[in-house]
Amino acid sequence: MRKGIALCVALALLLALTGCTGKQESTGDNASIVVGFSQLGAESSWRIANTVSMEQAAKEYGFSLMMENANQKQEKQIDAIRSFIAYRVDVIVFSPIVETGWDNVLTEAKQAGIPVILMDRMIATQNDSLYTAYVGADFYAEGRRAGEYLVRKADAIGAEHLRIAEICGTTDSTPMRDRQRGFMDVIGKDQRFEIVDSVDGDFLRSKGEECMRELLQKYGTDGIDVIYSHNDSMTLGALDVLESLNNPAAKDIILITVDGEKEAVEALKAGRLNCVVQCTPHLGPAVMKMVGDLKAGRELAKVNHPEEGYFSDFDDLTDPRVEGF
Ligand code: GYE
Repeated sequence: MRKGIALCVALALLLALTGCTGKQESTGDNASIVVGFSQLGAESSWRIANTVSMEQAAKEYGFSLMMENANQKQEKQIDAIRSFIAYRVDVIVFSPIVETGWDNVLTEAKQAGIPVILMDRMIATQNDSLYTAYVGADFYAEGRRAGEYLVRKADAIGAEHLRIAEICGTTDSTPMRDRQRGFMDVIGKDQRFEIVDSVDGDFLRSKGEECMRELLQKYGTDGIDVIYSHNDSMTLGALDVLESLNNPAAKDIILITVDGEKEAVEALKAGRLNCVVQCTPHLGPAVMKMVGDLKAGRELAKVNHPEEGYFSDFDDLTDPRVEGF
C-alpha cells in the first residue's frame, strides 16, 4: 500500500516536471529580459543538473541569462548580486548557500526596484518583502520521509535499538537544517533510535568519504546501524569507503540518502542503498515561468514546492518509474 503511495508521488513529480517543461515560444520581447542568476557552486550532481535546468529553461523562454557561479562562497554570491543590480537586470534569481547574511544586499536590490526570486534554498530574514517568491523543495518533508522510511524498516526487521550516524549538508543551509529537523521530528521520541553522531559533509562526495572514515574510526562497523546522509554525493562517497572494507558487517548498515541522482538510484536497485528520498534539481522551468509572470504583471505565490516522494527497498524497483535524474 505505502509502496503505491511512494510511486504515485514520484509519478506526480514526473508529470509536474514534464508539464513544466512545455515549450514557450521565444519572442523578441523575451530576449530583452535579462535574468541575473547567482548559482552557489558545483558541489554535487544535484547542483550541476540544477544549473543545466536553469540554462535550458532560460533558452526555451528566450530570456538572456547572466549566470555567476560562486564556488560555495557567500561573498562571491553577494558580489554577483551587486553586479546584477549595477547592470539593472530585470529579475535576480539566486540560490543562497546559507540562510543568513542577505538583508543588506537584498535591500539594495529592493531599492533598485529589482524583484528577487529565491531558487532551491531559503533565507532567514525578518523582512519577507526582500524577496518576491521562493521555489524549491520542502526539505522538512524530505527529512520526515527519511524518518518514516526508517520507522518502517525498524518495524519490518523487528529492531529494538538502532544507532544512527548522520552525515549533514552545509552547516546553516536550508536543506541541512530542515532535513535534520524533519527526520528528528519523526524518530526523535522513539526509544528504538539513538543518534550517535552528526558530522558535517558539506554536500561533497570527498567529504562524505572523509566523514565515513572518521565515523568508522570512532565507532567501527559494529557501532553504527544506520547512516542518514543529507545528499547522494556524500552517500556515494561513504559507500565507496564501506564497500572497500570487504566486511559483511558494513553491508548490513542501513543507508538513507536524499536527492535521487542516477548513480544513487542505480545503487538502490542493486541493493547497495536502502532508501532514496527525492529532491528534484529541475527547477528551471518553474523559475522562468515566474520571471515571465512577473514581467506580465501577474502575482506570484510566495512559496512554491514541487511534488516529491521516495524510493526504497520496500518498492518494486523494476518499475520503470523508479528513475534518477
Ligand atoms: O540536495 C545537494 C546540493 O540545496 C537541494 O544542495 C540542494 C542540495 C542538494 O548540493 O545535493
